[in-house]
Formats: sequence, structure tokens, C-alpha cells
Amino acid sequence: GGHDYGSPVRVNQLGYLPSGPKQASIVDPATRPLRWQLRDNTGKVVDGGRTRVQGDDAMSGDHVHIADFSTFRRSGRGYTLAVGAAVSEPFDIAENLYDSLRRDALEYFYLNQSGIPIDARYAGPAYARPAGHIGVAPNKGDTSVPCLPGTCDYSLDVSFGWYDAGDQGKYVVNGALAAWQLMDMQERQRSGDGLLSVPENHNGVPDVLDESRWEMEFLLRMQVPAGQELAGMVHHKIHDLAWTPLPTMPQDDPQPRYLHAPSTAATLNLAAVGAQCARVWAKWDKAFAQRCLTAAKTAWQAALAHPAIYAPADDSVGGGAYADTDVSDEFSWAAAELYATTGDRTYLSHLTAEITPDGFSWRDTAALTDLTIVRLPWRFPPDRVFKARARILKVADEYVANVRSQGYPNPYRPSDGRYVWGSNSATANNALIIATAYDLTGRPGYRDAVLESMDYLLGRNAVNQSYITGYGERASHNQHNRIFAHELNPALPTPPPGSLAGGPNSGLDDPVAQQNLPGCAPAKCYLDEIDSYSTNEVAINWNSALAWITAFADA
Ligand code: 9MR
Repeated sequence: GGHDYGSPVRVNQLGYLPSGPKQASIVDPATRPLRWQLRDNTGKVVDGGRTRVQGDDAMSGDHVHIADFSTFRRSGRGYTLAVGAAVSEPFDIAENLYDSLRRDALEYFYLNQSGIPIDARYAGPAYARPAGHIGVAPNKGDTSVPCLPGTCDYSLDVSFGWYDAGDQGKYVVNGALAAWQLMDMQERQRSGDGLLSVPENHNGVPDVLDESRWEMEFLLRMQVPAGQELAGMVHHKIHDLAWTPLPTMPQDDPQPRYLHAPSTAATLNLAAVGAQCARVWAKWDKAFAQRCLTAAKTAWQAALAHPAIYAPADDSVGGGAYADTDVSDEFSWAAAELYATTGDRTYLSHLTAEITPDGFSWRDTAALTDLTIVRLPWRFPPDRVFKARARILKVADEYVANVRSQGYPNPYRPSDGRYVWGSNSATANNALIIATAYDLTGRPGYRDAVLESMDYLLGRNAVNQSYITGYGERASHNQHNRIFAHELNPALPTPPPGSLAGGPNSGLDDPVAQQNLPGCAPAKCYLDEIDSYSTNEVAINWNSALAWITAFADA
């Protein structure tokens, strides 16, 4: 209670595709259908009808109606949907609706690169900044980072990579997932050089690959060198000794940074993305592809030799823990990628994990085995492809049912009724699975459900919030971030357009959320405040999911 969610008429605040589904969700206690009107930007009524009563929505506690204006296809700007006296936020109907978001969701990665000046020519003046963590005082730099005292006695150059999120740590398990999603976009649908405003945009290599390489270069450097005790294993993470205050610009970070102990999970993540990297780069840079493959194979062997080294859950001072004590799913995913690239049958027996309705995240990579199989069906035994395909369709059907059965079109509906930290990434990753079902079958229902999932992220939700900076009248712009900390210092920019907020989190894992959201319904546990890191952070593995599904929507 007490929160101002604005209009009860909830729309995709960016808009709708002319040929796509067009629905609004309306919060209203009425038990009978209500009249709705679609108005153009002069206020003229251009369409109308009656709502369908969807009923009580479990995840929000709202009583919801649905207005469907899908048959209206006329492009234009500034439409509104009215129900009684209530009027929605304005939206467009446009063929190129997702074109700029597609770029911005990817441009996010350049703006978060570590170890390089962010050039105003590409980033614009607001987002340009000096290189971070290159060892210019007070900065310690990432070029020679020691292990945490007592864990090993060498230092590594772990330059490159993207800053994780609102903090400037660099973590292998979610960094690898983010890089994987960018490379997977490219394997799904080729995009070209010149797509993005980045320094590499005329180097003859697709920009999405250039961008993912920045992270690969970091991931490769996290591997324990030959001759050391844990050679081939991969350090779990590198970050500051202590959390830095907000704001802190990367070049001003005075903290010492340390390598944390290797983990089996991180090692298998490098095995997986290294194998994928070898495949996607073979055509563009053979030497780099070979580096990736060697690292992947070495990592795989090291993981087999050390199958149960887990990152400790309490290692969360100065950086996140990213703990995971079940790596059977990572073994399976890595084996799938290695088999897809090499055809070596010894990997096949390790493909044991399958997609489940729980979807996937940095911690749960089971689904990525099946997604890898259907990405490269000609490389896998036909019975495996057949089964992976069937499993993906079954899970996608469940997600479509979630979209259709809830008051707001969210493919995510947790079985325990609690939204996780980063729930918007669960929405986006589930949408990716539905999109994959569309790619496999061409059935329009899948495509429509992906587009409706975009509606959820862009404002058709319980808090009337577009969770993507710069897109929509009520869009998140105060996400937790040390660089883009406009809320704390007006001289700094907001997070760049195309930044996805983590979204509602039932856990209320920060003091601001605890104070302001007691007893919140799951889909309403969200605050657009910079200090609410557990509901309103950004993260590379969330924006990579956004980038993937937005490219799908745009196509
Ligand atoms: O995305 C992570 C989420 O799954 C965890 O529940 C949460 C708490 O451990 O951490 C999230 O990751 C954060 C990381 O630990 C530190 N950098 C910011 C990440 C996004 O909030």
C-alpha cells in the first residue's frame, strides 16, 4: 500500500508491432467486462471494445482485466488506451519498434568495459570516461592481480572484461553466461559489422563478436597457469577487498583487488564458452579460436580432476559470492559445447542435464545443454536432438501458459510463489526459451508470447514500470550503480538507455527494500532507487538476456 503506480491501465510503454499482439492489463475490481477505447495522439477514438475479466492475479494481488486491440494495425505515435476515466501511458505502434533497443541493450556492454577509456566518439559525452583499473593511482589495476593472501603465490593479468553490475568486480560464472548469450545471438542470426557504436565497428568482424571477445579475453586470463598446482582450473572471481561507496568511478577505485580461489563451476564455464568461442571465431580469427579451444579442453580436464571445488557462499565482502554447490549442470553444458565444437565422442556421456521449468541462470545451466543441442542439431546424434527439442517445447508451452494465465504477461511464475533476485532476467531467459520454440516450430503463438513478455518488461506489469532505462514514460533510471549514479550526483549520468533493472525480488535483500516494501506481493517488490541493490541493480547477465530477446523481437 501507499505506492503510486499511476494509471491502472498498463501497456507496453514503448509500444507494439503492427502485426504483433496488442494487449493491455487493467487493474479494476469490476467483475463484468469494461469498455475500452484506443485513442490516437490527437485524442480521437480509433478503436474500442470490451475487456475480458482475467480475475485475481496471484503474483500481484491485483484484480485484472485484459483489453485486446491486436486487430488494430495502423502505425503511429502517442496512442493511449482509456478505460473509463483512466488513461494509459502513451505508446507507439511501429514496424521498427525494437530497432534502437536492440542496439542499446548491446551498447550497454561497451559502456561497462574494464581496462579501456570509453571514447566519447562512440559513447557520447555523458558516458565517456577514463580507463578503469589500469593501475594509474589511486587505482591498483588489473594487470597484476595477486591471489587472496594464503591462497596462492602468483599474480595474473586479468585485464579486459565487463564490470559485473553496480559493482566493478568481474566474476566468471555470470560473465561466461553473458558472453555465451552474445555469441549465441550471433550463431542464431548473423549480424554484421557496424551494428554498434563501438571502436571495432569497422574492423570487418561482427560487432556482437567483438563485444563478447572483450569478456572472453578476461575469462581466458582467469585460468590457473601451467605448472601451478591447480593448473587449468579457473579463478572464480576478482574484485575489491571491500565494497566501495556509491558513486566510485573505476579509475578512482583505491581498493586492492584479489583473485579468489578457483572453482569447478568457473572452470566448467570457461570450458563451455571456450568451446563456443572456438566455433564462432573459427571463421574470423583462427589463432583466437585455437586459444579458446585449448583453454576449454584444459579447463575440462582440470574440472574432471577437481570435480567438487565450490566457491564459498560467505565470500561476499567487496564482491558477490556467486556460490553454487551443484555443478552437474555445468559439466553437462560444457560437455555439450565441447562435443558440438570437436565431435569428440568422449564428451557425449557427460550430457546428463536437461531443461526443466526452472529455466536457467548463472547458477542453473541445465537448460543450456538442450539449447546448445538444438542450436547445432546436425552435430548431435538424432535421438538427442529429438528429445532436446521435445523437452524445450514442453517447457516453452508451460511458459506460454504462464503468460496467458497471469494478469500481467510474465513467462516466469515461480512454483514457490517468490520472485528471485533478478526476476526480470528469469522473465527474459524464459522468453528466450519460448523464442527458441518459435525457431524450432514457426508457431505464431510462441512469437506472440515472446512479444508479450517484452510488454511485461516495458510496463505492462504490477508496478506500471518499464524496467528498461530510456524506454517508456515510467522507466527505471535509478538502478544501483557506482558509475551511472545520477540519483546521488546529478553531474553523473543515469544508467545508459537499454539497461535492464533486476526487478521485483520477494527476498527484500537490502535495507531500503525492507523499509519500504514490507509484505509486498511478489510482483510489486520493486523500487526504482539507487540503494535498493536487491531489486534495482543492473548486471551483465541480465542485459545479455535482454539483448537476445530484443534481437528476436526486432527480427
Ligand atoms: O544475480 C545474483 C543473484 O542471483 C544472487 O541471488 C545475488 C545474491 O548473492 O547476487 C546477484 O549477483 C550480484 C553479485 O553478487 C554482485 N554484483 C551484483 C550482482 C547483481 O545484483
